[in-house]
Amino acid sequence: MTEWQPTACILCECNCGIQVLLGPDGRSFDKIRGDKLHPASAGYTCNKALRLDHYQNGRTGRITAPLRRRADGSFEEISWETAISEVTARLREIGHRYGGESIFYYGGGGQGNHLGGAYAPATMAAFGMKYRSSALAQEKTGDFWVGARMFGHPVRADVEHAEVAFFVGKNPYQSHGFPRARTVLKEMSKDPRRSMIVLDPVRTETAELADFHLQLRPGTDVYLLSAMAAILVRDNLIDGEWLAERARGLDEVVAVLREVPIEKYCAIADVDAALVVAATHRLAQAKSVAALEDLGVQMNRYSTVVSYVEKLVWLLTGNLGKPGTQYAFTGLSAIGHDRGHPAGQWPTSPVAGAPIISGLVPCTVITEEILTDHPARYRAMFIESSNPVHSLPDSARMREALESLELVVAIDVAMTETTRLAHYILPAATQFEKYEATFFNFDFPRNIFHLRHPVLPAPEGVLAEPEIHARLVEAAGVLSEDDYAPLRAALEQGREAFAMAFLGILADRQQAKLAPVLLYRTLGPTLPDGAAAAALLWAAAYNCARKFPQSVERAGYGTGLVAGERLFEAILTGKHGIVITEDDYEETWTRLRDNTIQLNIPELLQVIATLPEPDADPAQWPFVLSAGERRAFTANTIVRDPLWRKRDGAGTLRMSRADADTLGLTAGDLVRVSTRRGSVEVPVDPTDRMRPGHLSLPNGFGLSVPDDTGSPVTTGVAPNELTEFDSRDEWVGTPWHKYVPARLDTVAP
Ligand SMILES: Nc1nc2c(c(=O)[nH]1)N[C@H]1C(S)=C(S)[C@@H](COP(=O)(O)OP(=O)(O)OC[C@H]3O[C@@H](n4cnc5c(=O)[nH]c(N)nc54)[C@H](O)[C@@H]3O)O[C@H]1N2
Ligand SMILES: Nc1nc2c(c(=O)[nH]1)N[C@H]1C(S)=C(S)[C@@H](COP(=O)(O)OP(=O)(O)OC[C@H]3O[C@@H](n4cnc5c(=O)[nH]c(N)nc54)[C@H](O)[C@@H]3O)O[C@H]1N2
Ligand code: SF4
Ligand SMILES: [Mo]
Repeated sequence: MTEWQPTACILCECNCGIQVLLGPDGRSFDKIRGDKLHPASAGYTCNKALRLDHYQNGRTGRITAPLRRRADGSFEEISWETAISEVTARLREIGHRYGGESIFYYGGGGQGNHLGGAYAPATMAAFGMKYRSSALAQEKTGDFWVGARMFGHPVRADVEHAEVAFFVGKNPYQSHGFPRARTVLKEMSKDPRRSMIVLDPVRTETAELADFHLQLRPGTDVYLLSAMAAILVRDNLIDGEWLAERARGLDEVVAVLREVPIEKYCAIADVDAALVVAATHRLAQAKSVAALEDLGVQMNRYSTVVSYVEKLVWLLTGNLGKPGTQYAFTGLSAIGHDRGHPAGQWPTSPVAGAPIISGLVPCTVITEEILTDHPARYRAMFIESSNPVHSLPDSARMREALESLELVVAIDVAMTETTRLAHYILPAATQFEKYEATFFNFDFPRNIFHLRHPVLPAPEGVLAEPEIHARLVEAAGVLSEDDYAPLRAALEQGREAFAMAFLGILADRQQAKLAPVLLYRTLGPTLPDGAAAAALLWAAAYNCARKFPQSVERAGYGTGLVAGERLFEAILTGKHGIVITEDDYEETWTRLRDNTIQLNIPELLQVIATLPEPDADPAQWPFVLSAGERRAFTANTIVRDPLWRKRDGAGTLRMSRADADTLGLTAGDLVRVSTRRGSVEVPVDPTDRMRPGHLSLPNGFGLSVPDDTGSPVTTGVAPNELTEFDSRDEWVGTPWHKYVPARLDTVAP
């Protein structure tokens, strides 16, 4: 217990390597430090990681036994045997009555726990579930779809090596999104040869470090980015030679951009046109541009169209597949991949007919798929490691939807806004009590994977997710010892024989879906140190070696079948994280569809060609509220303990100083914020970083957690009490949480 143990921070997608030192009780984190041996973070952490003990041991409402809800809404503890058999019986009953496709699967992991959710497809197959979604379908599906159309492969930005970083609705200083973000931003800011361009209505910490801050009017990115793309055309800044070799569709795009009224669009965005021209020229002259767009635009007006124009800006200037630009990444999972169907030809959800992108039903239509008398409506929901009542639009409507279902089953570590409405709660081990991993591995040229080993024992009464899924699948009667026996026999002859036997399984479509549990029950128990949960990574490693043979070889694992095996061994033993692939920059081109870029997405180009002026918001909503800003102490709802926060404990409403003066408000005064959907009271924080007319509330607040006496205490405002489900992207249905028309009223002290 006196040794530093490697693990990772679980609070954002970076999953920085950390080391923890346990206290004398063997349960608390006495000390936490960055792990210098982690290949991506190399010792870096931000302020949030150092207080992770609040996730593990704080006031969280931890659940340590399976719970069944009584008719009066209270919960009673039940045994695992009862829980598994009752949940199985209810799921099967609903399947018999309405078909397994009426059971909707939601979630599968937060920012750092994707290993358990990777076993869920087996449970889905066992009960015939068909439709699923996760938080990705309320932020990233527009970006995925555009990427699929243009490249046929998801791409990411190489910010660290870029001459110019281009941040569009993204505040990496607080939200990260690439390794060692604060260090990289500061280095870039200090280096006179490099520049940062930021599109954000708020003067964020990132904007403060930038050379060009285009502080636009909220929701006008489509105009400003179209103007930037048009400036590239007008001023002959397009990399024609590069595009001729690498891309198709340039003429159609240029024809539309020539007609863009640059001055007018800058005026709509309320940014000085000279500044826009200067920033665009700087970008065009750079050897390399790395662009990151995020929620500021992905949860805002024209979100999918913005994802497209943003890409045009860096593509027209030749920024793909070279150092410091964008690249098509490797990895152990399929996150970000989509088939890229033209609009209208995509698979759709059963009730709303909404497009399924990347296998995910848009989050904003889930309540429409439930609150209806449509015969194909969802009748049950299986929720894993997510808190949709808090995180999806219109919390009140989401509660109504869950309450109307015949069955809600949730796997979580804590009593949450969502699990409170479940009929059964299956308690999981925390992320420090089990083997865990993130599949958000997008690094380049060296991509990283980190299998975290448990650093604490799990309390009795909880299970890791792979075990929960295995028990459900077995209780459903679709897998048994008979299915395991041949694989186990093969395993006795060695992994090669096992690989052959497993290939046989994959040939059978139904068995293939159950593969995660088959691996867990056969290969799993043979893995050292109780690492059964890593069994699935064996197949993932083989798959990675098959899909990216040169990159896996360059990382030192050899070629052929042995490469998959060696990669898996390295994953198992590399407690600090390992390099899984090493890419060549040229490799990006081999991954693109037809090895080329498709610049013209006709349906989106048409929108740019016919863009109307923005409608003015109705007079009764004079403010635009961004509902869910990332701040120094927010982390979705992963840390429930309010004492975790060292600053901004109340979750203030940020507003411009000018507006505060007009309303006679000073810091800490309570105001009432109202939207079409709800009304809340919150203290204000007037700041000159905000534009007049713009308001901002943090994400992750408004959680109800028991205090020391057991009474529930709610801290701050839950942003989705104020948002609407049908204020959303017209293509992929992502919600417009950063653009919520709002009103402010002062509250008598
Ligand atoms: N501290 C912290 N970090 C996190 C998380 C967390 O909860 N807390 N969550 C993680 C997750 S899940 C995600 S998806 C990422 C999200 O990371 P980000 O997208 O960077 O986070 P946000 O603060 O939600 O939004 C980014 C910026 O959009 C700006 N914005 C608002 N309206 C507009 C607009 O109209 N146009 C433009 N251009 N910008 C606008 C906001 O001012 C804000 O600075 O963060 C990850 N990192
Ligand atoms: N208005 C508004 N809404 C937003 C956003 C916004 O900016 N504005 N941001 C959105 C974004 S980008 C995202 S990604 C979502 C995030 O929202 P969700 O996808 O709902 O995810 P989290 O809040 O991370 O919830 C994680 C859940 O996992 C549980 N948990 C923690 N560890 C474990 C574990 O080991 N096993 C299991 N089974 N459970 C565990 C936690 O208790 C919690 O209930 O929120 C979205 N909602
Ligand atoms: S919150 Fe993100 S950037 Fe900060 S330490 Fe954790 S994983 Fe790293
Ligand atoms: Mo997110």
